[in-house]
Amino acid sequence: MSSQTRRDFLKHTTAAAATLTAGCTTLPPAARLANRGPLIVSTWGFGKPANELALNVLQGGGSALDAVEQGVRHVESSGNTSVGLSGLPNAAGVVQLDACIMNGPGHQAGSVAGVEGVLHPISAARLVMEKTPHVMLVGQGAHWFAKQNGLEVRDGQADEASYRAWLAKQKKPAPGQGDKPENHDTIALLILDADGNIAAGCSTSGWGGKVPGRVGDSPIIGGGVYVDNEVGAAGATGLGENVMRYCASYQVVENMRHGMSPTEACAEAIRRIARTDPQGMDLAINFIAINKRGEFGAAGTQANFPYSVTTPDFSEIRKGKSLSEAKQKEGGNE
Ligand code: SD4
Repeated sequence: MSSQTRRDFLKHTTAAAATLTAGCTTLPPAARLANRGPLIVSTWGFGKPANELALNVLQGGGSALDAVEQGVRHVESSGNTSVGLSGLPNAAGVVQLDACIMNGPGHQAGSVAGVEGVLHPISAARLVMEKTPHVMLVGQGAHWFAKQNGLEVRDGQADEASYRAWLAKQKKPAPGQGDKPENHDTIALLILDADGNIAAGCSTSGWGGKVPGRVGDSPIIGGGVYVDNEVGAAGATGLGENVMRYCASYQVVENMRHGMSPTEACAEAIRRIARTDPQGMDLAINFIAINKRGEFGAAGTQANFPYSVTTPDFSEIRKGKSLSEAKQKEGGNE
């Protein structure tokens, strides 16, 4: 933990301790959180500006869901090479996007998968959640639905030339043959608001060069993201096939329910998968997590997995606990 990190942590814990010693030991978690402000945690360094935008949304009176949507939208339209329409094409040269959103209160969820031409799949996912009796829409239906609901869409995304250009830069091109992704990232963003409610979302273009129609973990509730408003939330990034086979974000939240810290909950989910999986630790998966008490953490099979943490007091990029050979020190707050 860096000295900056320790200072921030101490600031938080000192404020919390002051509240407790002021005779408020029976305050419920939500009231304690209100004194500390919201907590926003997301995957990768590119999550930091998304977190900061989400914090602005919250401070401007927006809901946690608004903040998740706006934060993720920021990445979707930032020219990111693995999120949004600027992301990685599939083996047919088409960008097919996955996204989901969850709201703690009411345990609501919405998702879109394999959708083409939609600028903001996270908004489409939210619309699925709020305007339909369904949870998930895929492909053409998801595109049609987004268009019907006024979202910005582009038709005719097939772009063989840009895919060939991307492919030429890869070390081991084997489109659609089960190759490991050379480049794939996802924005997963988790929010605990000042009232103690939790919301989360994620968005990705998935595995570059994937077989057309392939859907990853990101739009799968319990895979790419999971929220339990009584416990916390988790999000995943990495090789979706190694997440979705294990409902891994759900596992992380269940680990926290059974008393683990967010960092340990992420690490234990990875260890559990590695114990079962023929690939062992060669899984290329990373998780972030927050709990209801405002604690956060991350772990990954990748050394130095970067994740972003933002509160009203600080905003910074930290390193998740590494479960790979090269051990690194974790950067959670528990
Ligand atoms: C997927 N999990 O589609 C996503 C991609 C990702 O870091 O997160 N890569 O498999």
